[in-house]
Amino acid sequence: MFKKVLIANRGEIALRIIRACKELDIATVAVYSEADADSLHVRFADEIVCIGPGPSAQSYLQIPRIISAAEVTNAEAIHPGYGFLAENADFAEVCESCNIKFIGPEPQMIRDMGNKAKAKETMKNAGVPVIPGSDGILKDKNEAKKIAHGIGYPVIIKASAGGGGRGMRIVRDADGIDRAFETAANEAQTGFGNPDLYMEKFIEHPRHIEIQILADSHGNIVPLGERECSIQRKHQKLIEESPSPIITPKIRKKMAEAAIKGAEAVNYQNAGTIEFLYEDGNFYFMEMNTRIQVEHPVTELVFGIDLIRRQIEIAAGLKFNWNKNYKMRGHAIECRINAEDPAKDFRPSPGKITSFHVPGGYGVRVDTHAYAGYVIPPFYDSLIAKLITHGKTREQALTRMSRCLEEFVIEGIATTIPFLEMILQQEDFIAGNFDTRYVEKIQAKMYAAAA
Ligand code: MV4
Repeated sequence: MFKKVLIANRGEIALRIIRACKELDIATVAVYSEADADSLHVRFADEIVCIGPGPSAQSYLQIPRIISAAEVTNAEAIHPGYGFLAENADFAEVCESCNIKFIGPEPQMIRDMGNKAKAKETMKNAGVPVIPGSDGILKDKNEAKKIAHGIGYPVIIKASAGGGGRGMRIVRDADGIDRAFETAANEAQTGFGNPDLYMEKFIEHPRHIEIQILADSHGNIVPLGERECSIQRKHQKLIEESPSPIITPKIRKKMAEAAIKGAEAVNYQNAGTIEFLYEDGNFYFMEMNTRIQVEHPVTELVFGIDLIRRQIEIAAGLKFNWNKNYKMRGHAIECRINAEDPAKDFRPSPGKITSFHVPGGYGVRVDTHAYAGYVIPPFYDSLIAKLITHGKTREQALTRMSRCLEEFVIEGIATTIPFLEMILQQEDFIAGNFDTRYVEKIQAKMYAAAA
């Protein structure tokens, strides 16, 4: 096992990783920006290295500074968390060439899954269901029109180097192709340095459901059920749960089998997530995330597995000696509490938290780096806490969540708590009746009521 690990991240996930390291008796190195000097990950780590000013381009995204920090502190491995450099294949490669273990999959895996058209092709060849569309990259507008004519409108044009909702254009008729193709290619070139596009049939009301997997370096892969992530706004998830209220044991088994087939085909290692679009009992591969995800705690609570600990053990070369048929126990739900004002179209609300009281009790977990007196810097994402509840049933987990949202006190800044409370009260949400367009519907309803 590693003796020392550097955490190339900040916020709640940096704390979460430090905690896992402590339980494994691993010393920790935190890197931090000048804006994060008072952050808890800095206080809880054994060693700290300042890597630059607040803006992430000058700190948490500075590969040479992070590598230097690992070298001067003799860290043997780096955990990238999520965001920042977590899916940067160049970073993983530099770690490797400096003899520092990157806690995640191989650089080439990150690169291959980052190329969305290639990832889709790979999954299709492995027998994973995919959405009908182009075979790989679109050559030009004419080819785009031909393919769209073949599969039928509406279609969606996606940037191959995009992902997570960036660089997409919905096209509803043949007249729309030229413009969509041009703007999408330009945006992809500017945003990702790669103009490649691919096309799919557009699914109007999909649910976002993803399968968590763990794969060790000895060929063992375990599926850890699904997470329902359809409650999102502008591609930012607000609420996630496991299991999904609409996934039957039969579909769960099929999805898990598809995820395993895909992971096996690429010889995947470490924690990974296969994202699917789901509609009317059918599911289709969308993207694979080669990192630990924000919403990993719902899987941890339902399966009783410490995913961060497993990531570290896998990177250290440990072999799974566990039962491959992990059983799910109960239901878990996560609410993301962001420093954003839901009454002002979720505008960021950085600043000083004047009072902070976290809920507690049976079946409650709060992952946060915030405290009373903490000043939220304006440079990073607005996640300040993840509130996760577990119950025997979905109903119990939801009741517990509502109780906890009421109990949570955060003063000095605006948060998403009131919006989350409102969603938890919606009949359709309670019934499990929602898709990826649900939040825009609720937000419109909220504004109409306020007007
Ligand atoms: C789609 C789609 C409908 N049809 N692809 C958004 C994130 C990126 N990973 C892919 N996304 C979508 N791809 C086809 N063929 C709808 C979305 C989509 C979406 C997907 C999951 C969760 C929320 C979403 C919100 C808007 C659009």
